[in-house]
Amino acid sequence: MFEIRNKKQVAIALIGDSKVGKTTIVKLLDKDAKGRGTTYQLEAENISFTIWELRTSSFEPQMLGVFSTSFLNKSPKFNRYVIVVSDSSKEDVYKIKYSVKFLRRAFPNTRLAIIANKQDLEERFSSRRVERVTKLPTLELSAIDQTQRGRLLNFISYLIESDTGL
Ligand SMILES: Nc1nc2c(ncn2[C@@H]2O[C@H](COP(=O)(O)OP(=O)(O)OP(=O)(O)O)[C@@H](O)[C@H]2O)c(=O)[nH]1
Ligand SMILES: [Mg+2]
Repeated sequence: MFEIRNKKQVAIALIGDSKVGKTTIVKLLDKDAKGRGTTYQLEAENISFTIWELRTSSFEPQMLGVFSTSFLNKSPKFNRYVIVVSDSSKEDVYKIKYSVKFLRRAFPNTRLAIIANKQDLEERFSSRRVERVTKLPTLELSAIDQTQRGRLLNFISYLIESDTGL
């Protein structure tokens, strides 16, 4: 009982264009994760996750605003993260680069990171390239590959444990 009540609660918003792999990432964490609308509740590594999925093709501030108000109200202040999911194509990575300022405005005091997904496909930007372009911590991933679950969890742990002074 005691342990359950003290379980770490983490909220993650997965934001990205259609079909970049947001749902696949949730399923990589927990293949049985059941969604309620576009939020998922799951347990992994003794952490209780609420994961929100937001599809946006242009990161338009108006749409981000509606979503972020809800996300910021319903997530624990010091344990929330916005992870932008990319298909790691040049077009998508540059679109994200130009959206970072809107994301920062819509999600004040929230840590931002990127998952550079679909690394198994041709001509994908590596995490180093994505980091150089966006200046955000980036994980290279192929979310359809079940063996990469540990890498995903390590990245999330790294985000949780790195103190950014926010
Ligand atoms: N090759 C490859 N395909 C992937 C990868 N991740 C996801 N996919 C595929 O991409 C397609 C879209 O994945 P979803 O997880 O549904 O993408 P989504 O971002 O949730 O899409 P929407 O909810 O429609 O916005 C599916 O066919 C996945 O199997 C990956 O790393 N590599
Ligand atoms: Mg989806």
